[in-house]
Amino acid sequence: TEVNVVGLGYIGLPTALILAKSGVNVTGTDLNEGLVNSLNKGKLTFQEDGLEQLFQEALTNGISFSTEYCPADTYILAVPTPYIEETKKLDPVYVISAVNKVLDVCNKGASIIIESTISPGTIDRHIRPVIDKRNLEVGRDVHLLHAPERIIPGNMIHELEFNSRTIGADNLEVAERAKKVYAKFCKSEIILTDIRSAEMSKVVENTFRDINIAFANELAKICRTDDIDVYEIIRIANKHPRVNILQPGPGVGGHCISVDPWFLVGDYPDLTNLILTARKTNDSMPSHVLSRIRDIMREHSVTEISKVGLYGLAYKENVDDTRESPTLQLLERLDEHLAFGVKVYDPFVKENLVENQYQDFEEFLDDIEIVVVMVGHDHIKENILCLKEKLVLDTKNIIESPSVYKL
Ligand code: SAJ
Repeated sequence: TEVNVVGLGYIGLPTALILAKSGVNVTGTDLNEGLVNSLNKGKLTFQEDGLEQLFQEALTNGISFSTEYCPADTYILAVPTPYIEETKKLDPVYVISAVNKVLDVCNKGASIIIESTISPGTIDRHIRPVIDKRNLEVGRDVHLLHAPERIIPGNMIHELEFNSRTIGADNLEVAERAKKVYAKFCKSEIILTDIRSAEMSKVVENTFRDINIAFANELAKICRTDDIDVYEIIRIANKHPRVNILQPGPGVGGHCISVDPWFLVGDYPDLTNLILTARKTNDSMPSHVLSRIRDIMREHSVTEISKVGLYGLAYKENVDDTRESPTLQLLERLDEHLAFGVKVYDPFVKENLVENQYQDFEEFLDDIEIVVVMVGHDHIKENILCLKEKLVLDTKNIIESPSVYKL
């Protein structure tokens, strides 16, 4: 094996596949036996545009999947990096255990490239000590690198090829070697830097987006107070050559944008007023949606929450990923204040994750008076006519109609 990709989730799997498609000898490793079995049987475990075709091409080129790590010169680690709710810090436990397992089998001088998002300083604080402890030397026995990914769910395969890429390493020679691997499929600029800068730039990118979404969300709340159309304001303001406001929404979900800013807040508590406020603003949006639902219920004398249906459980359009999704956040808040009963539907989410989740769109619509569009899946855009008898709260501004309620 030339490259052993460790962690076959949303990032690792597409990366392993595209490397294999590009002619690299790849083994994909994951501890989850069910996942590995399924991949070896030619079955994917999540949906993504173009992934199936890429999978077939990678299989043709001989990619293999295993629960074991294998001897290799290059390791790409894309294992989960959860954050600890209470401390807002990253939990490096999976990265540490993956590095340890790599050290058990790797060739001398192998490169261990961490792709998972890590908080700035993680490699110095948590990963170098793992290597020291085994009496190995970074820079001689193994090399450490950080190459954060930036692909966006829904457009991953395209972005794997066409996004620029950052590679952080201790020296240029090591970085150049990794660059050769990424250049097999990445057609865009590959920026070489040091590890700290690679760690920091990734978290900064996602924090930038969080802050800018928070601005749009705050505008939505301001405009609501005086019944001004926030979308009209943003449309006009964005005609200014140097203004580019993002879109308000029911909250910020996903495993990246709603998480990464906390790493900065956790490490620099005295210096992150703006970042913290933005985070809180975005986290307040599910409650804002809830108060909009209450407004509509009051106005139309709807008294039962069971007459309300939430459309969308994913964290954004056309994906099945529900991590930190605004709908889940909203349901948590509902639990506290109201009885159960709100109906939920998402055409992408085949597993029943919450109470009263429906797998059939018609059944979901049956008997409800208010539909809250939480996610702008293409599916709902194509089925807008089904909503014509309902009261609609459109938190994603996908329906143009004066009778539709907005954020
Ligand atoms: N959202 C808004 N308004 C907007 C844009 C997004 O409310 O104008 C919401 C979305 O509905 C969603 C959340 O923000 O709930 C995040 O969605 P997203 O599409 O902005 O981002 P992610 O989390 O899917 O992917 C991000 C990307 N980062 C940036 O755009 C800076 C991606 O490039 C990263 O690779 C990924 O995080 C990651 O893994 O870090």
